[in-house]
Amino acid sequence: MKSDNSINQIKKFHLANDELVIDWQDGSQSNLYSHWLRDHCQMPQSRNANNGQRLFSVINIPKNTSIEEVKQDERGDLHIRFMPENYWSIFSQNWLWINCYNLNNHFDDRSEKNKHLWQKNSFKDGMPRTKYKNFQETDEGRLEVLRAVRDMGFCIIEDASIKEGLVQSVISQLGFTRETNYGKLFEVRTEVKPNNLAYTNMGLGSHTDNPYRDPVPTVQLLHCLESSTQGGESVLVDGFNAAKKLREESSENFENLTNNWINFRFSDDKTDLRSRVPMIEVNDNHEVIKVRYNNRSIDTINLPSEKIRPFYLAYRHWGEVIERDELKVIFQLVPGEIIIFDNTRVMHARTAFSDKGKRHLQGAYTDLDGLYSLLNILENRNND
Ligand code: NM2
Ligand code: OGA
Ligand code: ZN
Repeated sequence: MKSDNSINQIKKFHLANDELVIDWQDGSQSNLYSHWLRDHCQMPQSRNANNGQRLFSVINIPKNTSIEEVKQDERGDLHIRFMPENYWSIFSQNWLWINCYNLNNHFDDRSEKNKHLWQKNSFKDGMPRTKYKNFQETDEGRLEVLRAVRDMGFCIIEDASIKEGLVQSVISQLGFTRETNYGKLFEVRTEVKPNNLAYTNMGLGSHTDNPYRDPVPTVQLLHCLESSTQGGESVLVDGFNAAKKLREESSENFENLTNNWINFRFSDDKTDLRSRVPMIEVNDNHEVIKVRYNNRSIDTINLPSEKIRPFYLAYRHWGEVIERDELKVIFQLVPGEIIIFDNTRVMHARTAFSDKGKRHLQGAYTDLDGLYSLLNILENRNND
């Protein structure tokens, strides 16, 4: 499997049954199925010239599509004639190299395999931090934050003001606010009749926010405005690393939680949100792409009788792993700091705090799609 997009040259090529076989200068070989090639035609008949979007559907490709002949031009590009359409399509050498499906890894920016997993002792040289001024004023600063969120799942933006609403202005630099029943922005502080335990001075165990919402908000921001109480420390756990530990210790328990979906629920006077989702979600290659956990919001667990006992073994094991001290990064968020984290990966918690003094955070949600999109744009701009 090749790991980069370096340029390569076609050494020779031939047809074998329903495949075009390309031997590359570096010794690697592409085997490309005729239907795949026809479907990926890059010509203006097949792709809109303004936006590159495909103009046809797979059902427009004749069932008996085959490759009749292939020629190479002086630039090295391949001209392929498809039958029964008698249609010539040109594929550039570089396109074939970069897109060949048997030589390239599939794209998955959410998978555990593309992340740097961490635990308590991973941050001896400090946690990912960026100065607010850098973030605000430079592409490098924004890139630093976005890369940290992509790779580590979080970043602290430090030395910001304690201006109310700052989380909204940070979000507007990165993507779009994900408004919920808690508002565009929510106040995390002790309330008299709270609709959520987050709005008390109680400690909160490791959790992801809003698992009862489908789709879940994928990014959360918390901005500290005031913190003069005893306690109220912030805790982060890499949920992908926790899932890895679970799998290493018991692949049975791991699979149990990917296969048995459970109900989450949140309700108050105006809202009744429900979901049925797995606590650990994997992709088609069995790699973890999402975790969900919030003991406060798990609804009645309803599984077939024979699955209840093994489920409880797995659930207890998972609940125990995510509370392990060696996985927890504990720190005090100070006024003027904003933490931004991937709510599909990083679990957060807080320790209880005293009712003397004041603790006030403002929070908001946004989504990973907007952040990754900006990251792709900024990275491509830097490569140009
Ligand atoms: N708040 C802080 O997901 C949760 O229920 C955790 C969320 C209320 C928006 C708290
Ligand atoms: C929350 C939450 C953590 C804190 O608001 O979702 O978990 O530090 N808060 O108060
Ligand atoms: Zn929370």
